[in-house]
Amino acid sequence: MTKINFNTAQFLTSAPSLKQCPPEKGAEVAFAGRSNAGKSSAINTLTRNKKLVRTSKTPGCTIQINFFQLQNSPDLRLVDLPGYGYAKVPDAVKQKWQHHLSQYLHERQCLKGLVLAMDIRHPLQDLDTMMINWAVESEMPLHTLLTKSDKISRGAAQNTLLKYRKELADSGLDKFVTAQVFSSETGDGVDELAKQLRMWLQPDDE
Ligand SMILES: Nc1nc2c(ncn2[C@@H]2O[C@H](COP(=O)(O)OP(=O)(O)OP(=O)(O)O)[C@@H](O)[C@H]2O)c(=O)[nH]1
Ligand SMILES: [Mg+2]
Repeated sequence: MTKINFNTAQFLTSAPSLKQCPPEKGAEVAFAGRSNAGKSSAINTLTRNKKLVRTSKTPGCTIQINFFQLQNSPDLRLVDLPGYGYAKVPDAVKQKWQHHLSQYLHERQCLKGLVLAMDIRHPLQDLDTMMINWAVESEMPLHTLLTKSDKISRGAAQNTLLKYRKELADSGLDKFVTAQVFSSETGDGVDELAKQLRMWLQPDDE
């Protein structure tokens, strides 16, 4: 198989719930995290296509499960998930999203790994911890992006990364969870992310 080129990403489809997702074929990786953490921006940076996914200052921008195919193949996919934890959404809507998100995470067989985006200035909010614990319990590989690293100094970003890794190690989660610093603004960490995604999507090539 040729090495995945993320520039080839193209919009495939949007799904409001698991039922409408593309067929369970091939492999996909999904971007999860709090609303406004920078999931959609990370996908745009990775694919070097600023117009691929809509991003916004207003939290709650992504409201459906969005699928992007790679290498002109619907069997290789990136998935942009709606963010969690946005306070201003009515409870009924929130519960519906959470239900769809949880169903997707629990039942989707072709999901090979989860990228968890967390703003480097305030990582590990309640729902992030829940997501990490869920991934470990489900044996779902999880790679953490400490996003918006351009907002703090390089030294502070490295400190946060080391502290986060230590917290994982202290909780015995470091075997299942990896982490890196990332910025969609500067492209910091984009190669590292691409490498991780290739390991999940093309395991035979490694
Ligand atoms: N400075 C800086 N801003 C960023 C970065 N990544 C995202 N942002 C900004 O943060 C805001 C939210 O980004 P999105 O990518 O839309 O966030 P999201 O996680 O997809 O949010 P939802 O779709 O609401 O779940 C936007 O205004 C982005 O421009 C980054 O690396 N650096
Ligand atoms: Mg989004």
